[in-house]
Amino acid sequence: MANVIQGDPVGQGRRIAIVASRFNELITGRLVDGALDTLVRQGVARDHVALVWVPGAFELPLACRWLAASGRYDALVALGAVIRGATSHYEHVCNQAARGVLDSGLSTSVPIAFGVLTCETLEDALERAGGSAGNKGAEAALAALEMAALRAVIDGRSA
Ligand code: INI
Repeated sequence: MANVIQGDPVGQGRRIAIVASRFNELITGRLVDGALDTLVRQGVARDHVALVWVPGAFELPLACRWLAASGRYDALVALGAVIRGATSHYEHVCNQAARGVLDSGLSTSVPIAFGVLTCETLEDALERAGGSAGNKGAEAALAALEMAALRAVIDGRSA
């Protein structure tokens, strides 16, 4: 029998920053609502949640790095919506946002959940922002809490 190690997405006592991009705010506002609602339902105190806005998904990594390096947060939730237009800009924004957010987490050891939608159409994005496919902001918030707890367990602190 293996010794199973995992984190419970318990919010009590956690300090979380949500970093959201204003680009496609119709979508990202819904992701923020889903994330906030989930954090509070899981027990995070409202005054332990910071909501930080950046212009677009491309700016998420740097803001995440500043917040993670501050030492004030147990986990971050990065939220954005990149919707394919007629331009190759889409690929650059998606790829750099994903790579940059990962780098910010790896370089600081602070867990950062990736809640950036990459969609073909606005309709696809709406489905994933509280529509028929759920709310990816809420899912990212749960992942952030689980990783914060997992880190505490692995570091030998109480979960
Ligand atoms: N930013 C997004 O968050 N979503 C997009 O769909 C998008 N598109 O399509 O261009 C987008 N571009 C802006 C980018 O994130 C930066 O804010 C901009 O390039 C300034 O650095």
